[in-house]
Amino acid sequence: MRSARASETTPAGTQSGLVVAGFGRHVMVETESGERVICHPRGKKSQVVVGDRIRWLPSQDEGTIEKIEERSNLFYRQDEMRTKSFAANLDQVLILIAAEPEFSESQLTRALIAAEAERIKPIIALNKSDLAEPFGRAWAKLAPYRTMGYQMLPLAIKPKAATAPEDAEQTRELMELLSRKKTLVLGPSGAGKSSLTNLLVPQAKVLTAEISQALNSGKHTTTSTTLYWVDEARTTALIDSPGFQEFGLHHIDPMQLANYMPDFKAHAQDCKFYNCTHLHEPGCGVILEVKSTVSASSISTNRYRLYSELFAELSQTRY
Ligand SMILES: Nc1nc2c(ncn2[C@@H]2O[C@H](COP(=O)(O)OP(=O)(O)OP(=O)(O)O)[C@@H](O)[C@H]2O)c(=O)[nH]1
Ligand SMILES: [Mg+2]
Ligand SMILES: [Zn+2]
Repeated sequence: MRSARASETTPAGTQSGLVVAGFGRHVMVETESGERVICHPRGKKSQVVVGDRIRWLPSQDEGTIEKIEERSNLFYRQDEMRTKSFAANLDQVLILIAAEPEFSESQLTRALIAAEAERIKPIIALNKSDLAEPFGRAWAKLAPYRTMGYQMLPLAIKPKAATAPEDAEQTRELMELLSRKKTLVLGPSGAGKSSLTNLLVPQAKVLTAEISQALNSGKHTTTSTTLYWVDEARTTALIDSPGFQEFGLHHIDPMQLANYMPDFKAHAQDCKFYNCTHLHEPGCGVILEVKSTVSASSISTNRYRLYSELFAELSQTRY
């Protein structure tokens, strides 16, 4: 009985692998010895994502995916019509935004909520510090996020002018945060996600060229998610992803929203009602904090507005 079960969980002749890139129907799988093989999912619908550990069966020079190992987490967004999975088995998410193009606070908040909901640690990095004026504005706009406890890094990944001496220090600090972890780099188009990959993984350029050649796409904007090893020992990984414009949270229960927003969570415990929506209830700790005139509120008006809008949006689809 036991052996029968064992063969069922690991089909005969299969090898273990890691999904390192996905393009539509097929994926690139890295074998244990570090070779790369194109694999096809068995079923009609492809459910594998980058970061998945799989069992695959070789066939000629390609392979078939036989099994997806259990995931520790799956980072995804849920738009109105579809689910968009970014990657699985992550240690953290690096939300990369930039001084230019100006980032949307709504999209940032949504990405943070999605990470909190999956219990994946988010780090925020603001790129293009060489663009002093817009950078200063953007950095100030991020103040509430620093206050609520998120780790925040200024970066100049590929500055227009010659590299300033402190950039090496920034990169070192970033490397320390990334070391020995699998990090999904997420953010709007043009923030510098792929530039970061090229900075930390110089040979990635070659790989990118290879893949885009194979797919016949010459575009500069990233169209697929790809995992790159930063070190030869393959312990530190960066996952580059296509820029996103919208970030649906239809999988989130509106009643859980405040739990996933650290500035709200801190005050929600003072609410009179356990099922407080923080929208109109008497004795609401959140509303009290928003309206506080004694000291500067730790919940910004923008965050409260984003919360109310999200609550309405998520309630609509649910009930
Ligand atoms: N001024 C300035 N420009 C930068 C910096 N880092 C990256 N860039 C530029 O920003 C542009 C976009 O960079 P990408 O790395 O392609 O951005 P991306 O986030 O991968 O974009 P998508 O693939 O479309 O999602 C490029 O022209 C980079 O040269 C920086 O520190 N300062
Ligand atoms: Mg890119
Ligand atoms: Zn409340």
